Amino acid sequence: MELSFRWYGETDQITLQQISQIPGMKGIVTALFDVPAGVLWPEDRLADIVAQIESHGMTLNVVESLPVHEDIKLGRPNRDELIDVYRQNIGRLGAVGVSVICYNFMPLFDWFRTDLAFDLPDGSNALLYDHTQLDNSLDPWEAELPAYFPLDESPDDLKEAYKTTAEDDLWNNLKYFLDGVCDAAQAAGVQMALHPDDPPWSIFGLPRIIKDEASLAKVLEINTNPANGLTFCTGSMGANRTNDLPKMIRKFGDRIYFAHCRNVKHVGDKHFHEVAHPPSYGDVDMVAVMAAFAEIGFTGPLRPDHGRMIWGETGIPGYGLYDRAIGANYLLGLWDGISKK
Ligand code: DNO
Repeated sequence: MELSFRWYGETDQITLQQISQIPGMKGIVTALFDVPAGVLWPEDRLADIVAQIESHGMTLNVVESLPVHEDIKLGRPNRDELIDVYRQNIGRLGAVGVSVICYNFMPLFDWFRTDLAFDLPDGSNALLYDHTQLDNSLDPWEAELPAYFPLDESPDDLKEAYKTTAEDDLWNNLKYFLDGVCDAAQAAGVQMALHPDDPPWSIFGLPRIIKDEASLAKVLEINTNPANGLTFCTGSMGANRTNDLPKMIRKFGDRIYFAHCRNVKHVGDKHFHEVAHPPSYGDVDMVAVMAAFAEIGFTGPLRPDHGRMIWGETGIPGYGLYDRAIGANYLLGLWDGISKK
């Protein structure tokens, strides 16, 4: 595996130099977060980011995300033009050496939590989701949650538009998108890695389809191009207690192109919070997860995900430096221990 770390670009308070000091760190995962979906990514900005990352001895191995425009998810008539822009962006990313594009197909929202700083007993805080609090919770567009790209239509209008989009429609629109982009990805030497829905169930009445083993299998069935693959996120999949993570990793094996490793602790039904990476803190058996990745001979990028805020750190929710750095080295330690056996 290629140990990697998410960086929010030049506006991130965490620097490339700090990331490069984490032992074993090889890859940077980033995006042009200010460019809305459906717009071409400037080649000079990409070249500049690559040069910055390489000057710190790492590589830009993953773009997360290249966002999919809502009109593609909704199957609106202008989707072909937007798919064409997406294809061109894939080509541009392949040309600067990006090997994996992580994207999602969640209507309107990306990952969502009802509390961004839930206090844990040891004085740290973490992200929490409680389905019963959904209606009282923050507006992710106002809160400017990380991973959210600017929209070119109001969230309310989009919510309205999704009212007539059933899960089956979303599946058809995902297939249309994959059929439209996978040959471009194959030609560019880029792997498409679909991120599961987080949390893996419907929120605010919007359809969500990428939630379990059956849906991951279906993603691979609806388009058989080898460029069509998965991001395996232990936290998103682990939020659904019925998902058997090591089994899924073995099943999807060489179609997993990117791994997100984080731990969640279940508090109740559709109610969980995030915790430190080792299994004793939550419900994801990270030892079994890493053993499964070693068993499938995983060579792709793998990153820690959503850290707690510890030692008084403040910053982008889920994306501080300290706890993710600790998580990265816990994962590397497991990997070295398991793969050397
Ligand atoms: C959460 C992330 C997601 C992911 C996108 C991929 O922390 O894993 O926001 O970046 O869903 O498109």
